[in-house]
Amino acid sequence: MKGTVIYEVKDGVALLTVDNPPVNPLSDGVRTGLHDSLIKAEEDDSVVGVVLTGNGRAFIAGADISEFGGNVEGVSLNEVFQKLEHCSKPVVAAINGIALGGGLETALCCNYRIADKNAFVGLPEVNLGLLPGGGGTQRLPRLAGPSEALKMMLTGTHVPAKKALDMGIIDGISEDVVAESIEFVKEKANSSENHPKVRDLNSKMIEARGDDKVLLEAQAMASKGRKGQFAPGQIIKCVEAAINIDDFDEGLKKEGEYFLECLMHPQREAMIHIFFGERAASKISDVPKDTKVMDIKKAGIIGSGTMGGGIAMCFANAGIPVHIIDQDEENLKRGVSVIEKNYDFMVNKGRLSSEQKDAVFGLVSSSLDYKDVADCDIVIEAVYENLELKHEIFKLLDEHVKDGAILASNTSGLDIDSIASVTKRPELVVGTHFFSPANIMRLLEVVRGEQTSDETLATIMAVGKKLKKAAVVSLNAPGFIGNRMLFGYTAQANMLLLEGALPHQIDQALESFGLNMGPFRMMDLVGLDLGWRARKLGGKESPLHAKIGDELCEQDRYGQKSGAGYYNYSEGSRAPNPAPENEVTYEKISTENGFTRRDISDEEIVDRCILALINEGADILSEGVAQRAADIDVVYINGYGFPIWRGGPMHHANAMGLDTVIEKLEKYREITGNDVYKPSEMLVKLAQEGGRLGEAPQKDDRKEKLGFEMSSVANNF
Ligand code: 3H9
Repeated sequence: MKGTVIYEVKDGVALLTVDNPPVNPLSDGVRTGLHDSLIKAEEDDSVVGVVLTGNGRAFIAGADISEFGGNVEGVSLNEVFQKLEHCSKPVVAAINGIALGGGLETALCCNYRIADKNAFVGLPEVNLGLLPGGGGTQRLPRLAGPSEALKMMLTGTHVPAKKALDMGIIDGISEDVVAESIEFVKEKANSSENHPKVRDLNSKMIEARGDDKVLLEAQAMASKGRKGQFAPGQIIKCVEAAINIDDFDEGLKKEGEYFLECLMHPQREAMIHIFFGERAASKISDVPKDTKVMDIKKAGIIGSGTMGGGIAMCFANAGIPVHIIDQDEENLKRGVSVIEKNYDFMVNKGRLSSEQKDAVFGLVSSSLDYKDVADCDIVIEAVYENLELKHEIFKLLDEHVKDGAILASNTSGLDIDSIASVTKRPELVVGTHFFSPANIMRLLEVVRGEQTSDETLATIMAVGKKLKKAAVVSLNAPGFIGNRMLFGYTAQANMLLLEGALPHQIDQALESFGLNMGPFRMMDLVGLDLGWRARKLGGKESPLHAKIGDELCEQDRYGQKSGAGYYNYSEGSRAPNPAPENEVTYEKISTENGFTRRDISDEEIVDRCILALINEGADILSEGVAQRAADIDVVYINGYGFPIWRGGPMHHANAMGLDTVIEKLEKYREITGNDVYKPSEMLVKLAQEGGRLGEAPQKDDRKEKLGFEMSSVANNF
């Protein structure tokens, strides 16, 4: 059994300490331990009350997520909660650290709750495609009121102790939570016969009855922030039951039914796959766990543009002083003022106090002189994509920055080995590809060069965690993981346009599938002119898939920046309006290239774009560019707007069944004659073996990795 509960009697009080490192989830050993300890405490006449706490940094991080979808052994959570709520002696939850999901639900079954001043509470089950199924949907609204409880459950926010006290979720805050809880329960045991139970508090439920406003607001919140997700609607139904059903146990029964529906829903498996996927991504299979991690006390950034500024904010937000260098005083001033404006915006929105802004913005310094980053432990170059320029910068950095410091490049596609080759410290050179806006987007692609040392990699992964990023390692190969897949996907979207579909139809079909933004809206946002200019400069002919986009550029339609691209944009607005005037161009280019435009179904649009992603992803995996399929999913969800509830493109392929994936690939290969749909060898092999996309093959079994020189992908970035 996993985990245990330590039972001690202190001063006539039974102290139950949950011990299941590192964050004390309610695994089978913990549930059994709690159940048996409560019986022991009840049977011991010398015990007057019970204090329940957690060992280490957490109180209880919730149910054991790894148990969902499998056979659960031992005492059930609901049996534990019954025992706790009906204990014959008063019980205090001494919330020593984070109390999430089933952890907070445990505390809500206790008579009293006292928290350490640094503790947090929350019901984040929605992030796993679940609802709080241990009574949380029935008890939290009784304490915090249905509106606040719904906000907490639909966002999954972690609420700090002070706010939890104001909301009525806890009864007190303490600096020495276990000792004070022991004193408190002794006093309560002596002074009162009746100890409060959350289940009996009905006033806030009765107050909310007959008024739909709270539920309607919750529905609006869910459809805005959790589009396509199943669990939010279930949570709302549970709270509706809490409000309208007098009998608490009937409400609990309803919660149980709705929980089961979530548990059986494919979104639950997909979202839990991502929970564990994000944690697995930080582990690098051939880098030993105990590899030394360097202490990063100060960071430097080269370039004060959008990316440089965003990356600087990430460090400042994590409390790490950061110095920005630019070669141009005007640019630097503008860049730093953009950072300040971003912080001011947060102050205006109430997300930051003025004091917090001063403290965090105070960590940002800037100058024009490379000497000022000499003492940094890491310097990240974030200038535009030009290999010669990056060579120059890395030579300068190597010369100025102290020995032993990491030199990183924010390149989205250039060869890290080539960049490292101009320095005397290639083992300390690494790619850190942030996504725009860097202070908001969670993805960090860490590009491992041929000579990047284990220590450098381990340090970057630790920095990623500190900056609250989802960090994923990629080998140094064209487009790394994300942009290489994106290329195949947008190329297919463009081919669909050439064959007869229209941008808004393609966007709508993919947005209905769950993507945040369709490919044509995205291309308009990024700018159609980037590839076009690069091709013009290199004297290259437009590839078939880029012919329409390049023709639009010839008409000065560059996307949002020029007010027109695939769509039209009104002054100052980012909302896309259809552009019927483009249809002549589509018709002309299609005909010139031998296509007779045809009606294309939404199903074909989604299939072809998503299959292109899956097939490229399988190649990326078979080359070992990504360590595991889940890494690719983490990249696509956190950097490219793939819906988390589908678990990422690789999980989606596994869920479809690899046989079906291959069948569809063959079908579209035949329809289009396009080799993009030639099934990846890895998919074929796995389908034959009845396997799933999982780990990358061992080094010797890998398909040869794409080289920067020969790659068609590289030419298109
Ligand atoms: C629930 O409670 C349902 C109930 O309502 C109803 C049931 C009927 N289980 O994130 P970290 C592991 S649903 C199992 O790196 P941090 C994690 O995988 C649950 N394992 O640390 C990792 O393992 P490894 C609701 C868990 O300090 C290690 O612990 N609760 C669980 O950055 C360290 O994790 C949640 O959704 C778990 N519940 O963050 C909370 N939690 O080292 C989920 C963690 O092998 N957890 N692990 O990779 C979290 O949000 C964060 O882990 C936490 C700590 C904030 C607690």
